[in-house]
Amino acid sequence: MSRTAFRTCPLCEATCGLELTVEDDGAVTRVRGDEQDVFSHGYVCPKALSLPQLHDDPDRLRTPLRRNDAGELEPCTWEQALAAIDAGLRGVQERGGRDAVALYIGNPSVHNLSAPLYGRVLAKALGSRNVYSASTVDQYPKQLASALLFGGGLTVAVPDLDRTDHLLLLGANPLVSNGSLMTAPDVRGRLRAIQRRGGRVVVVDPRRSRTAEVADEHLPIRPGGDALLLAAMAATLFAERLVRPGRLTPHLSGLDELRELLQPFTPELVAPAVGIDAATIRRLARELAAAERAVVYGRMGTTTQTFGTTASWLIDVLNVLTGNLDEPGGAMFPLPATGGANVRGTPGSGRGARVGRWASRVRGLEEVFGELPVACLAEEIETPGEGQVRALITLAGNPVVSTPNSARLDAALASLDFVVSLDLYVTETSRHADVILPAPSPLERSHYDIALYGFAVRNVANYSPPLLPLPAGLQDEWRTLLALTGIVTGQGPAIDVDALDDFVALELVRRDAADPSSPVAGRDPQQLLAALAPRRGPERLLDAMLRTGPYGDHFGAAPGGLSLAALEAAPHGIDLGPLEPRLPAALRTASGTVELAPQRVVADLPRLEQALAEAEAEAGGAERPMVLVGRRDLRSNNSWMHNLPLLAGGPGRCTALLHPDDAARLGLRDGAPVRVRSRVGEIELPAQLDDGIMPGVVSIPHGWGHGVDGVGWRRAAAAGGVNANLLADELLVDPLSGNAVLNGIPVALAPVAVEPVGSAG
Ligand SMILES: Nc1nc2c(c(=O)[nH]1)N[C@H]1C(S)=C(S)[C@@H](COP(=O)(O)OP(=O)(O)OC[C@H]3O[C@@H](n4cnc5c(=O)[nH]c(N)nc54)[C@H](O)[C@@H]3O)O[C@H]1N2
Ligand SMILES: Nc1nc2c(c(=O)[nH]1)N[C@H]1C(S)=C(S)[C@@H](COP(=O)(O)OP(=O)(O)OC[C@H]3O[C@@H](n4cnc5c(=O)[nH]c(N)nc54)[C@H](O)[C@@H]3O)O[C@H]1N2
Ligand code: SF4
Ligand SMILES: [Mo]
Repeated sequence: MSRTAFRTCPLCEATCGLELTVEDDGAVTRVRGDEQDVFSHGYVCPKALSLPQLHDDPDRLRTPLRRNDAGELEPCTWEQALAAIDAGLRGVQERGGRDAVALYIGNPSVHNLSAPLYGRVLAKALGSRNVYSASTVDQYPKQLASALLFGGGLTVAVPDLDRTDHLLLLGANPLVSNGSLMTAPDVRGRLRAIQRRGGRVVVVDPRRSRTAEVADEHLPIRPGGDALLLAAMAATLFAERLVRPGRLTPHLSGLDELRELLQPFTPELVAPAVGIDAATIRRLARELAAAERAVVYGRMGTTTQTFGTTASWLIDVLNVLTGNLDEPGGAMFPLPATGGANVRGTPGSGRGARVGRWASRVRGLEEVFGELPVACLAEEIETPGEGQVRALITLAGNPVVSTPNSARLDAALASLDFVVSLDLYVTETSRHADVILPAPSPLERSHYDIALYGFAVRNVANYSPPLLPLPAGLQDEWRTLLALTGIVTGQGPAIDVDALDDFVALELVRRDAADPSSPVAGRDPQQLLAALAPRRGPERLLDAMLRTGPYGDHFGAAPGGLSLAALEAAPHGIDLGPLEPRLPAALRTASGTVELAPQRVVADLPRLEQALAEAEAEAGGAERPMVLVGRRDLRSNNSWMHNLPLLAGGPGRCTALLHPDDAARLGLRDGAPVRVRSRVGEIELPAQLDDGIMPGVVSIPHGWGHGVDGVGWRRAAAAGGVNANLLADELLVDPLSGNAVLNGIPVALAPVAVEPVGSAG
């Protein structure tokens, strides 16, 4: 007999519903899209189909590993593993203080219920300034810009895809990535629908991506040119009296200052730097203003560049100026079922952005939202002195492949006194660990997208119980995170995890009860806790968040409202409706307005003018270096799914895409090896000629190059490819957010001399 089960795919931000067929012996024999899913309606991509292979992967860890006296990783019991961690971390804390232990949190922790809830508990307990994450090689500039404009780093406006008539998309390829900071299953279908209702999709990207191919217009841009393009578009709106913020007008500040600040950025002046002519820039601005419902959206290409925060800020500035912020069909703020910081507190104002409370020890990069930029992790490990990092905990991350100047970080990790990794595999990163703690497979854990529903293009909620029981040897990741919490707070390796969990849950409801803006304000925390019984772990916390959230049953005070039980009874999810306007109530700026001219960004505008001057000088003759950008492909997931036959196979995808004119100039041939060199490193890989990429630009995907000593993913190691982050320069960051520059890295290309046949001596 077989059974059918439904669950949300945890592999990317799209949150698709899956229908799985499970045999009596636990084998998952079929995966397909859940036609009845309230959000994805049956859509899936090839990654979801690989879930059974991920589950069955013989290389996936099923017991803890610890390093033995011979220096090899060997299986051990949880007791042994935790005892080794206790000894290792405590030693480092005693010698070097709290900051000596660093934490790196990777991307899959966002696609997980335990990690965000209990990772936060661990981070807080650790009490270290050295907290890092994949967010600073990703979306931090967008979050910072959002915090400066609206007062909260999670108050991110997302494109209302299903109602817009005009989508201007910069530096994103959602047909392949399936969307980011825009949770929307089946982006292709949603873009087609825009076109079917007579709307337009315009893509700005140095490369003719899959998304650019289906768009109505593709405009190649010089990497890093987005802030200048957007500034000139905004300046055009002012110059042509097209600024119409509409309903938001009384809630804006800094509009006049903005007009002054943007004046220097005329379309004529920015055109050479941007690579788009002045007439087109004006047209883009006019089209945006003319469309009934329009939205500007930017992703990786706009955030992981030197003007990441400025470009992200200008995207929402354009949405405001054209009257499209917080309006249907424009850029809107989701209202997730678990609530969030912009739901609680005084509606309409708050503390504003929290940044710069401390700085990194070596380079002085500022803290943003409690984290330091991962681009400075290696130097914090290498540089002696007070506060030097001597131990590292990695949670669902592979920074050795995913962050800039990989070779330097790789060497730095090897020099640490102690490393603990929570991971599914022995990776390029976890191979440095003294202890690796395994996590359950995605089919062995429950799931709810706490983070991603905050970026969804519709308000939805969907909970998935575990599909398969935990096998002996594995434990839930929240238990592991609480055990580590006990260790880093000096309570030893044998802490009572359930007691600590009771404490965490009580703290949550206590805070709720003490919060005047909470629907359970003033109620008895013990009673609230009792009402959550017998749930524990992430289910208990999730239930509390749902019940006190904007759609919640308020612990009985709002009968019929949402709770975890309601979600359990709805395996295809619950649709909570289209996005609704949320301003000014969702604002948490100190002024209680949308702060259009935030000081942090304004103070950096001279740097943008400087870039203009440099581009002018270059146009005057100096030869421009080639610049490196990244790309993703459908059958990949950052660095970690190349061990699965369904995703690893096929022709080599790790190639250097470049324009035939550049190839001719540089003496490079299609398929022949090319050497790519940056300030920090050098790699060799096959060239792939493509007239869809802008001359002067070379595109290389990240996440490859697993063939290094000691990794446990054998198929990945044999899959070929090279690590693009051997080229990414850790000194190149967006200075406002500290986020790494992964798009727009100066490189030099040369053919690899092939030894003539017979010349070998
Ligand atoms: N050059 C370049 N570099 C980039 C990018 C780029 O575009 N170009 N993109 C950047 C972006 S956007 C991101 S998000 C980062 C990603 O950076 P990271 O998050 O550091 O790297 P991942 O490749 O996602 O590795 C995730 C790790 O988590 C493990 N894992 C998976 N699921 C679980 C789980 O449930 N529990 C635990 N404990 N572990 C799990 C996997 O085995 C893997 O080792 O890479 C960044 N790096
Ligand atoms: N299949 C697959 N899906 C994924 C992932 C994956 O690895 N594989 N990773 C997931 C993660 S962690 C994330 S964060 C998202 C990212 O999602 P996206 O941002 O949609 O994906 P990217 O492919 O990085 O798209 C960036 C685009 O920016 C372009 N670009 C480069 N430089 C510039 C520039 O200066 N200006 C402009 N305008 N464009 C530029 C690139 O050519 C590329 O097409 O994808 C997620 N989904
Ligand atoms: S698009 Fe993302 S969420 Fe949907 S099936 Fe593919 S990997 Fe899973
Ligand atoms: Mo990402």
